[in-house]
Amino acid sequence: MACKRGALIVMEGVDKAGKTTQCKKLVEALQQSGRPAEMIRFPDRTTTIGQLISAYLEKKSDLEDHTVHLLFSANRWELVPLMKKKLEQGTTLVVDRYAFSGVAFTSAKPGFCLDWCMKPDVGLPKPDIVMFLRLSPAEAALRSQFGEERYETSVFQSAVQQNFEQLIKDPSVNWQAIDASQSVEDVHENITTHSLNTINTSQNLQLGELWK
Ligand code: FDM
Repeated sequence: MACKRGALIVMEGVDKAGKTTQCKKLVEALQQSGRPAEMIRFPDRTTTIGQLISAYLEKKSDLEDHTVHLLFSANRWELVPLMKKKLEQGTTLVVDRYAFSGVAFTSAKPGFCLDWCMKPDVGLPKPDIVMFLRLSPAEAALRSQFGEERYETSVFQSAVQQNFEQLIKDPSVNWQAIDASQSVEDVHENITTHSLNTINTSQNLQLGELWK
């Protein structure tokens, strides 16, 4: 019998919502329960394209807005063969940001609409679930200061939040909103429950194509 595929689990949300902490905790919990799991994060700053993106985010370079949007997308596409291979081998992938961050962040810039921003990511492996860690901009601001990178301002993050709220209305994607204002442990429990259900239901289903 062919090996059951792993699930593609994506974590999204504004800065300070706790995505990275929760991704790490989820991978640990899955591994401890004997389920193969790995974490991926986007942007993947280790590739050649990722280094261009990283320099841009650190404000060491400037890039034209459409160009950087396409680079973020290319940075996902370049990982697709590896992602598919891992999923086929039965490894669940826990992904810290995906195409939804791509759309929510770029479309917070003047002159961009959701529709244009979605186009380059059409056909990417479709997540079996996208957990949206919901945190109001006011709560996010209480958690700690924003850092020095590009986009780390409360005005920009509010615009990003509004774009996420639009994206969540798309019924073609399996969105699950999670209240990220709860304790780290409560959020983790919530996420683990959804993830285990998703791993069980998706293992016999074919991997889908995003926004197609
Ligand atoms: N970001 C991330 C984008 O603008 N587009 C994308 O496609 C992705 C994946 O890059 F400000 C933004 C979101 C965030 C920054 O920060 C990456 P982290 O701290 O490495 O997640």
